[in-house]
Amino acid sequence: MLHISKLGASIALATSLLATAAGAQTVLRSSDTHPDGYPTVEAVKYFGQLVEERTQGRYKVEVYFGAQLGQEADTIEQVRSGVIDLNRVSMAPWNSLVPLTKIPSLPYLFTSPDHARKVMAGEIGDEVAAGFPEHGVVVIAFYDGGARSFYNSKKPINGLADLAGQKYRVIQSDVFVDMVAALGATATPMPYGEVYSAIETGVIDGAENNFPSYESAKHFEVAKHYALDEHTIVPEVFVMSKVAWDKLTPEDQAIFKAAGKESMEKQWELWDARVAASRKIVEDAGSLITTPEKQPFIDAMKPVYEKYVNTPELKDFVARIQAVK
Ligand code: GTR
Repeated sequence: MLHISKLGASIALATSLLATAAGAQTVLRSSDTHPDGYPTVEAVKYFGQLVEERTQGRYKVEVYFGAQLGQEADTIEQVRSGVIDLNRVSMAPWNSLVPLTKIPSLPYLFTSPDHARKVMAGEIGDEVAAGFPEHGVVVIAFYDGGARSFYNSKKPINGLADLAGQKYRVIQSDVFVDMVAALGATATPMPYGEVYSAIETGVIDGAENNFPSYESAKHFEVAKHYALDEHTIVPEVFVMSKVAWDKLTPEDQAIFKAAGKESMEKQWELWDARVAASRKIVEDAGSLITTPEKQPFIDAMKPVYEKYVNTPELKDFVARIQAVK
């Protein structure tokens, strides 16, 4: 495995040197809020490797991880206007721009990570992706965003009642704000990069995320009570600016799409391993994981569904998602 990836890297380097010698290499900048080594960062690097090999080095992808290019809301604007070429973000911050993204962001919609993968890799995913180009980007791939759960610095959450009155940071999306309100807590939308210090200083009681984010952003250091309520699985989105996309030949567009699909499969593999590894790290560090009964959480989501699934078309869309097995 190691040999193959080393060989791949050497081929990529050789092809890139050739293209550079010919003066024909386009470097594409890609943003990610997560640190180096995180599954989304590695999947985009893999995508870049495939693209570089298959275009004989005419295209090269540079991944700026760790929010070097900004927080998600800012990088979304940058990729829409073509300041950056590629971006890997969550689907939730797209909710206000691309209305259909609200549906896969709904709590307790996906029944398992596999369900979410199947839905987003199929025709439902294509329908959601179709809403992006008019906002300046093309979806290259959907990745697994993992199951998100609440964590806080104050007390264990053993049931819905324990959330009452607590203040949680959420992604900048109305779906998230309404979800937290329906659970009896207060939501504070805030960029990801500000969460650690906001918990540390007591501005908020906690946040909600999957194990890899809770671990890699070090939130477990300041919020040790993690409640495995798994309220939502929000897909990740890897997009390309239409400014850059429209410059590609149809053949190169096909290469990018195929590489995107392969990077998705790679991300799934990396994701599963990272969830287990991150969980172990936080448990070893003293995080206390509780498993509240989910049904009261699910029942509490009724008003959220009433608000967002409010037309016959959207009801049908949700039913189609639920029917995917
Ligand atoms: C992570 C996700 C990021 C970002 C972050 C957040 O799970 O991968 O794209 O959305 O959550 O909570 O802001």
